[in-house]
Amino acid sequence: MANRTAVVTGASSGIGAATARRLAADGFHVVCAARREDRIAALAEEIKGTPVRCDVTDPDSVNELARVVGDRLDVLVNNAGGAVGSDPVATADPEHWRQMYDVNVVGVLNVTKALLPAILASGDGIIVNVGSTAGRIAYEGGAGYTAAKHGTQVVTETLRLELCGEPVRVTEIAPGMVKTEEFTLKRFGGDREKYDAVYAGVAEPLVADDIADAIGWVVSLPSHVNIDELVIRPRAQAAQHKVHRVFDK
Ligand code: 8X3
Repeated sequence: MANRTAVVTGASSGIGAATARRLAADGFHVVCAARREDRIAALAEEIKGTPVRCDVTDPDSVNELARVVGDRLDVLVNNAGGAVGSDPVATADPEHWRQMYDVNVVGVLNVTKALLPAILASGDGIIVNVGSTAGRIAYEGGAGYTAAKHGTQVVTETLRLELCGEPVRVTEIAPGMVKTEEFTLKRFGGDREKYDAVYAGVAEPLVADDIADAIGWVVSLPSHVNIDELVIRPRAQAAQHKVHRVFDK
C-alpha cells in the first residue's frame, strides 16, 4: 500500500482524527484537513502525514487542499460535519440550519468536486462520506441536523449513480450513538448537562475508533466490492429512541 494517499476532512478531532490514524496505520499517506491548524499539525506529525488547513465550506480553501493533494488520490473521507442546536422546529434558528446544510452537504460537494479528478486518476479510488443514523429517521429537536444528514445520504447515493462505470467506489458510513465530546457539546452549545444526558447509563456507546475501524475495513475491501452504506450503532441502541440505560440504585 506504499504511496497510496488518503484525505480525511474534519481530521482535527473525533471520528476524523481516529480515521486518519487508522488509515496511516494501514499504510496510507494521510492528508489531514481541518480548520484548526494546531490540531492537524500535531496529528500529521504523529502519523507522518500532511496537514492542510481547510474549511470545507469555503471553495478557495478547498482548492488549496486540492493543490496540495496533486493529481492523484486513492481515498477521500468526507468526514467534516456536525450539528448546531437542538431546538424544535417551532423555535429553531435558521442560521443554525444554514450552517448545518453548509458543512454536511455543500462541504461534501466542494471537496468531492475539487478532488474527484485526482480520485479518478488513481484508477481505483474510494469516496467515503460520513453520514449518520440521523440521515434515516427523524427525532424531536433534530430537524435541522436530520435534514442535513438526509442530504449527505442522498448526495452519496446520487454520486454512486453518476460515477457508475468509473473506477471509484462510493460509500456512506452512518454512525448512531458515538461518544465524541466535541460533536455533542457543540450541538448543545457547550451545555455539559445535556451532553451527559445523551450518554447517561449507556455502558458502552461507540467510540471514534469503532467508526474508524469500519472505514478502514470498507477501504481495504477488493475494488469490485462496494459497501453502499453501513449503519453502525452500539449494541445498547436498537433504534434512535430505544437505548438501554442502566443506573445505579
Ligand atoms: C449523530 C447521531 O443519533 O445524534 O450523527 O443523530 S445522532
